[in-house]
Amino acid sequence: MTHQIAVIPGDGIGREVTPAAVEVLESLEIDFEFVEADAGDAVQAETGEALPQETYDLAASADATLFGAAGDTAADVILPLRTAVDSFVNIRPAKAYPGIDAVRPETDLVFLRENTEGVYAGHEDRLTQDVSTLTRVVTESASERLAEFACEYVDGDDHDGFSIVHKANVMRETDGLFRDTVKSVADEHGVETEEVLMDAFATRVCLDPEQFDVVVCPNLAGDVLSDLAAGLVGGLGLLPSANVGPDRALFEPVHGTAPDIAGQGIANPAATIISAAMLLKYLGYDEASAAVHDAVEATLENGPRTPDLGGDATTADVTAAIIDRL
Ligand code: GGG
Repeated sequence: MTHQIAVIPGDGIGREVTPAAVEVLESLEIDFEFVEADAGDAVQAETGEALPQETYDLAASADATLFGAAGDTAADVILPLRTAVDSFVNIRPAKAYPGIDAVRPETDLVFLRENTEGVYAGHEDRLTQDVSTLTRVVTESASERLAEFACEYVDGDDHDGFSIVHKANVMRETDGLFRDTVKSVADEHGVETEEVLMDAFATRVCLDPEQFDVVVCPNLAGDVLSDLAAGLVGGLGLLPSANVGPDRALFEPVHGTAPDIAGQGIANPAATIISAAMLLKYLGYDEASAAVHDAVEATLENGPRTPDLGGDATTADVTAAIIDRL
């Protein structure tokens, strides 16, 4: 059976790390058909459209999508692409790998981020020259869908329960609804939860990440707190993610376009290659997924390493080392 994989590199280092992950997938004996499509700043400058309809349609019909990074056009690219796969949860593991000089080497977290609403739902207005507004949307149905997924996730992956991270003491209606809905679904499933205010979480996770395991949170909090966790484990070059929907999914590194290093061939491909390993698992290739994970871990531990991890290797060197270890 052939799996069609949409490949959307986006901008900046997305154009370097996405081909690296495709190279790794191509090195496996699995029947993939890769179909590449444009999205992002460059295609917008050329055509006026950041997300061409054919790119959206491809993501909406492919078995899975591998996405790179979005820059200034992130709101016009990533958010609709997540809608294309009806993705209601963004899974972001943040794990410290052996051999990496991490601030908190004991970190091993998984963020389950609400992926459709909150402040990223896009209801922004510029009322006058000096006044802008943003409407935050939280619904019971989206919170419930996330919570059902979280309950299945902790059961299936053998976790004790999850932390609900929110700011319901200030955003009483929106985060209040999120917290109450997630808690009530967890209670129905007999899944243990604790509540943590998101500002307190930011401090506590830096001081002692081991007190957390699975973290369920609203959209913006998940985006920001997972980047914070990237700082604990050695940087953004290490965090993969999966945007999962009922029938398809989109995989992307947590990092963005990194304009400071784009075009130099030195971007760390690890996050995108681990995202590709998550794609393999999603499609049922558990063994291949584990092999890619192991090869990335061995390469992070023994090198070669890109400059963000203190090495002087290129994206191509690291990709070749990972493929050699498969
Ligand atoms: N590959 C992820 C990416 O391009 N990140 C840039 C960004 O702005 N992300 C916002 C988000 O993940 O919601």
